[in-house]
This record gives sequence, C-alpha cells and structure tokens, in this order.
Amino acid sequence: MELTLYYQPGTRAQRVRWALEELELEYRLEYIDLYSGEGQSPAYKTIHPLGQLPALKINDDVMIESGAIIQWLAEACPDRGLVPSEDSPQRRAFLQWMYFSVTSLEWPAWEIVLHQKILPDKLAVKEIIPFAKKRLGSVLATLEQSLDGRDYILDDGFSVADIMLGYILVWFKAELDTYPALLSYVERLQQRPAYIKSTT
Ligand SMILES: N[C@@H](CCC(=O)N[C@@H](CS)C(=O)NCC(=O)O)C(=O)O
Repeated sequence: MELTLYYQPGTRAQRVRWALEELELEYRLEYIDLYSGEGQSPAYKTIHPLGQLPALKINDDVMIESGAIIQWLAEACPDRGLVPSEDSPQRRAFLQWMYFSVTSLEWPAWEIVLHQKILPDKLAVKEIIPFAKKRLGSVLATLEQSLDGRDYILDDGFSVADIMLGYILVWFKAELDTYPALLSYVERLQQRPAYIKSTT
C-alpha cells in the first residue's frame, strides 16, 4: 500500500501523521503551505475539493477527514490494537469519543481559536468567544471526569480516539490547571514518540 500524506505541521494532518507513526507504516509527505494559499490552488483542489488538510492518498485513491482516515488506518492494521474490533465491548465507547472529539470538543475549541487568534479583526466575531468558552468548560469537565484514574480514554489503553482528542486538547494545555487528570493525559500523550515525530 502506497501512502502519501498531504501535510503541514500544526494542522489536522498532524493527527494522520501521528497515527501513521503509531502504526509504524511507511508513508511519504507532500507539504502544502496553507499560509501561502497553496491549499486553494487548482492542483491541490483535485486532491481535496475544499483545499484543506489533511488528505491521504492510498495508492490511486484519496481520502479526506482526519477522523475517518485514522480510524480506517487503525482498522487496516488490526494487529496494532489502536481500534477496538466491532465485537469488542469497547467499540461503543470508541465511537462515542471519536464523534465527541470532532463535534462536542472541536466545535467550541475551534470557534475560540478562529475568532480569537486566526481571523483578522474585521472578520472575527468576538461575541461568540464567551459562549464557546463556557461550552468548552463543560466539555473539559466531562473529559476530566472520564479520564480520572485512567491513562487513556478507553479501558483497553491507547487508541486513535486519544489522537482525536489529544490533538485539540494540546491547544488548551496552558489552561488545564484546574483539570489535573486532563493535564496529565495531555502530558502523557505528548511523551509518545509518535506524537513527537508528528509535530515536525
Ligand atoms: N474536518 C476536517 C477539517 C479540516 C480542516 O479544517 N483543515 C484545516 C487545517 S487544520 C484547513 O485545511 N484549513 C484551510 C481551509 O479551510 O481553507 C478534518 O478533520 O480533516
């Protein structure tokens, strides 16, 4: 299987690189510079119709959506144990946290980052920030409770659901003082060699 990851450090493509490293798969990186507008180039839009990262080329086929990609990769390598099998009692929890990461967690997290740090003042809607922060607080409290007394979000240990959650939680590490289980979770994730490689 030939794998090419369209990539820029710090973007959601990091989730895919992290999973590829955890799974010890061989892959090639194709760097796309979103800041210079390369994502919206006609050439790249033949790869990803929205011009976003990540995209993963698998032989001659292309897959988009970081969550779907890393779940598919983990399922393609069942021996690595990064996804519970369909008949595992952990499967429901796995799906719950995969979807939670891209909806309940990522939505308020992204609104805060987008309107506080990324958009120019004339486009940012600052009024949304307090609401998003309040919602993020409830989400973090939920995760804090779920991670209390455990190393990873599933009973079976590290899975790609931790990659989905961890990628976002790192953005807020400096604000996790009042969430001790979450803070040590983020630190544990950041010590994994595959995570470290994915930040380069
Ligand atoms: N739901 C998508 C989101 C992809 C996404 O928003 N990627 C960002 C980089 S982190 C991007 O490419 N932004 C540029 C743009 O939207 O034009 C995923 O998880 O793959």
